[in-house]
Amino acid sequence: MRIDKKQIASHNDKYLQQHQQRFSFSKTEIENADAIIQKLVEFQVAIPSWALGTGGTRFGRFPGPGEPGNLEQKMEDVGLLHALNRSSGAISLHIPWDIPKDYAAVKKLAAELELRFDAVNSNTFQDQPGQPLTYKFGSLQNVNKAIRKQAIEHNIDVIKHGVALGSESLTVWLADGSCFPGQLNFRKAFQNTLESLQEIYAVLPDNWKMFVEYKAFEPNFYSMSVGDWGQSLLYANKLGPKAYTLVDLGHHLPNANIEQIVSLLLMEGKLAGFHFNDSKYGDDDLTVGSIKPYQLFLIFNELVEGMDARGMNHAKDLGWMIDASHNVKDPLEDLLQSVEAIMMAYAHALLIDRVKLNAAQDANDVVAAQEVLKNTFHTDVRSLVAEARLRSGGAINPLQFFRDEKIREELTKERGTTTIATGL
Ligand code: PSV
Ligand code: MN
Repeated sequence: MRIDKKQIASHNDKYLQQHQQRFSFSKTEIENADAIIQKLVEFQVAIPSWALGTGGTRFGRFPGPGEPGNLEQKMEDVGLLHALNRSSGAISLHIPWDIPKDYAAVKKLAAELELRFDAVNSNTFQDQPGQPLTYKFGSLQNVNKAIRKQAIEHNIDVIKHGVALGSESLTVWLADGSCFPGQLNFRKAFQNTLESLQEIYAVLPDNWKMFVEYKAFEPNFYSMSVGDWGQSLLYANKLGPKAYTLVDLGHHLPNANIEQIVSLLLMEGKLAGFHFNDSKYGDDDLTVGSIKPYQLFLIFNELVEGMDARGMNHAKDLGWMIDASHNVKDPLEDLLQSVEAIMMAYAHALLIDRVKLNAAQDANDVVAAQEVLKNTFHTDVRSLVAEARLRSGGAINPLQFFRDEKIREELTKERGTTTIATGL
């Protein structure tokens, strides 16, 4: 299913006057509104191919109707999101969940939907049917060289798929670790992992990056072989200039100061980018900004400050992606909400009066510094985000469009009620 530009324009007509009123009020408060809008227009957040169907837990899964059943339908779903918000112009594939069968056809479809291929993701956390050796005790870290070899080959294969599609990065997330004290020799597990990553790094094309994603817990509960940003940074530094640390917001221990991690990784030139989500307890994979929107804003504050300090292009120099699961919401509605939350946090960060903030910091004026941040956070930037969408041909109110135009009902007519998307 494709959304017609005219359909968006006529839906926008209903909301235009109200939007214009809100936007003209915002402009009285926000001096550099046009510059911020231009940055918002350029900013794109990739959608993972595994987030378009209903997710689940080990206790169950309750899929909804009209979910995509193959890669092409997942791409069409991302195309729908992008048509509505104009900020979801990229898709990230997980191999082997979404192996393209016909590269030319998949690339043609992507071009029609105005999508590019973001990072490709390897999967050595599950055994696949017919796979000779098991990853039960780890993949790149495994004490068995043949298992390490199998996992290395898989990653090389993923790179080949990515090259064929025009991706330029590989994300490696390892479930490797141990569940019990004594199970692993930490140093040997690190060395094995490093050597395996080095073999993968050796075949990485020149223009590619390798993203090493860390996670503090799950599925291993005593140790994770890439358990935090320190370990990820160790690997990235030892691997070389094409290796970076990837931050997934859900992968920290409670109360971790993620904004500080982001700042220091940026300072070291080793921040790859993000998997956005939100969580109350751990890796709950909830809608971005639904639990801790202020933390998201503080993270974007450090991102903008740190990227500007290094003269980086906000839209292009880091990888931006959502990594969430939707257990009780319509996945497309949830993704629209997540992208909106990211755009708002970014807009807020662009709005910060840096001169005032720096002056407060240099004067140890803690109160003034907090005032700068809080005042910015409480400024309503929703009409700026809507204006950015409008200027790039999207919907003023994507969620309302999705409901008014009965998009899920249309998808259900096309696809039926029982499809289950691949993924976790
Ligand atoms: C692991 O929890 C993770 O965040 C990694 O990015 C995986 O590739 C993804 O989730 C799979 O759902
Ligand atoms: Mn992730």
